[in-house]
Amino acid sequence: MPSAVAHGMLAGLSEIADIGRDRRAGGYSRHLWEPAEHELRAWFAERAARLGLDVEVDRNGNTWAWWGAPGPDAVVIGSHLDSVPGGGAYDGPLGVVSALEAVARLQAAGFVPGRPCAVLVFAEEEGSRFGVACLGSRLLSGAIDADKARSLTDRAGITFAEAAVTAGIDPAHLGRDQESLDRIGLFLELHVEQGRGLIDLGEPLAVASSILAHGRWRMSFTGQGNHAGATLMSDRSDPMVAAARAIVDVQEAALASPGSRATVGRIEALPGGTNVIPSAVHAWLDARAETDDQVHAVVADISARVQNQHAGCSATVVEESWTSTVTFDPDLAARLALALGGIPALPTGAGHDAGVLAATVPTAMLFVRNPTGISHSPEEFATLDDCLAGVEALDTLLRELL
Ligand code: HGY
Ligand code: MN
Ligand code: MN
Repeated sequence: MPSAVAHGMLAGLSEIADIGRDRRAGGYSRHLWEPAEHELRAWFAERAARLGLDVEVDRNGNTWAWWGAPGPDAVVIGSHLDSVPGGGAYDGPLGVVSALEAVARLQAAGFVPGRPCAVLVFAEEEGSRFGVACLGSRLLSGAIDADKARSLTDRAGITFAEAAVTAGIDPAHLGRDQESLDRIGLFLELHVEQGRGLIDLGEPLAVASSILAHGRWRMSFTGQGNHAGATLMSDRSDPMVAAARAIVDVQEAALASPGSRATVGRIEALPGGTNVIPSAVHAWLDARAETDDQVHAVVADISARVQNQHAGCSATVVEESWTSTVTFDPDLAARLALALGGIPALPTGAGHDAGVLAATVPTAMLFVRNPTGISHSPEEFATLDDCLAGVEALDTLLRELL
């Protein structure tokens, strides 16, 4: 079962296969405006230029490559190039590479679009550097307040506004970009599937029907920083113990609400020394469920459970980002599914820029089977045949839409 990365038929995936490898975590760590991500942007610009596309970066850091004159009523296809820490090769890049490949095929066949077309690469889809997922599409569509975005910080305390300057983006101009939005007639994102839906159906492709409601919260536990050797067990106010109990509560709250998912994937102890009882511990909660109300009920349950976890410690739970349940336009999804021979429709538990844009412009998604069913991990996978089926599907849809 050759992968598209190893095979090189989808040449783009093999060209970027060495960019941003994470030797410690495994997989890839490609974070916004860090060297690997800059390298990926340069690769994209060079690739797009080779196809004769005009590349421009919008005022929120998203990169557009135009085939012909920019909008209005353009068909825009794309995804993202950034990754989670230690992520796989396909989440994001598959959609970008497939979009470029579909344009290249249409050009080679002498196809002349009757409508503007662009390949779009969104910035900071994973929120791995500044904490809020889909930041580029949220800014573009006005789904996040520009002041809130400007003040987000990375792990080193650098603000999004400061980092934007280093990337040549003027932070004063961040925010809803009506001119760019007006150019989009339809946005289509191809993405590797991140669960087992297509494995279970025995199908290579699906259209997306919906995305779970989801959000991120920071749970902070404070206690008394102190000496690991000189402090008796009975004298401690150790926030690490409070955090550990809270993490078990997170699991129990989600199990008590069938269908919901809650995860603590990141913790930080301050100051973080082996021989130091921490003064504070932050633990980030990701919670998801079918409805907004269900997520909020799970988080309310967690918030109640984590209070008074450990003597002398206090806890707070603060929302950092929120995305309501997304239902993709069913008529558009049905039309695309029919054009592709009646492929199935699937819901997903993963967030996407397409989900953010769906509130503003006609939007659809295509999923490509992932035979491991694993994602946000180096084990994420797609076979060469399924990737090629995805490119052919884009080719078919672009011929119909353009
Ligand atoms: O976190 C997510 O669901 C996505 O992959 N950004
Ligand atoms: Mn992802
Ligand atoms: Mn993704």
